[in-house]
Amino acid sequence: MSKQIDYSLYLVTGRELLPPGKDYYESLEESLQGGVTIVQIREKVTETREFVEIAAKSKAICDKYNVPLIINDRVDVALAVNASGVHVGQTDMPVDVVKRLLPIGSIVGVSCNNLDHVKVAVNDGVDYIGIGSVWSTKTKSLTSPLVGVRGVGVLLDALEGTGIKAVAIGGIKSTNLLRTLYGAVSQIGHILDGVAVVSDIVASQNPQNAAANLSAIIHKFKAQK
Ligand code: TZP
Ligand code: MG
Repeated sequence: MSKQIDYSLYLVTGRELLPPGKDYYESLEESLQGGVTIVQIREKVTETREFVEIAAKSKAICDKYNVPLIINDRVDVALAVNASGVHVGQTDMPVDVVKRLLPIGSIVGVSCNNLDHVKVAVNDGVDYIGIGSVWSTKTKSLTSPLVGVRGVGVLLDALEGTGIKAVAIGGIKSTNLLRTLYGAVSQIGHILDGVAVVSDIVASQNPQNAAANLSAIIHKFKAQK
């Protein structure tokens, strides 16, 4: 049975981007109140013990809102906190190994920025792909060219008939979201299942409003499609 996950507004955390004085857990909870539908904990330099603690506390908050929690890169951390799944990049643990280690029914997502990545992801039977970076971003130093909205549409074509979901990531803000969604439509009319956002939510003084703005745009778009 396929997992019923709402990818509409996918928050990827970035504690280093919080406004001065803003508490991470408070920000997370506010963003959930604003309509975030799935959360990924992304910690690049945090020691394992602290990572587990952050993931466990974040899981408890996400559970209150019935929102799945995904862990970036770290299968061990996901297992430790009973997370819903893991997101890996192209140089992280291979998807088949991730799947073997996680409980049956876990969500596995992979980052893709070209057609070859998507073909492998399809073959690996991932649950979703993250396509990006769509726009330029200061949140991550990019190692591959921008995909652009039309590029996203091309990659969506390759998912046709697979049931694999797709979110776009990178530089997505309320100001370019509608352009992103309308631009990223495949030739055969496949649309994004959602968008993944870091700074437009996390760096906001009011993450609830930021998430609600994004959420309203996504739902309006989906309702028209
Ligand atoms: N992967 C591709 S771009 C990116 C990640 C994790 C960062 C996106 O951050 P922002 O702040 O939403 O541009
Ligand atoms: Mg990674």
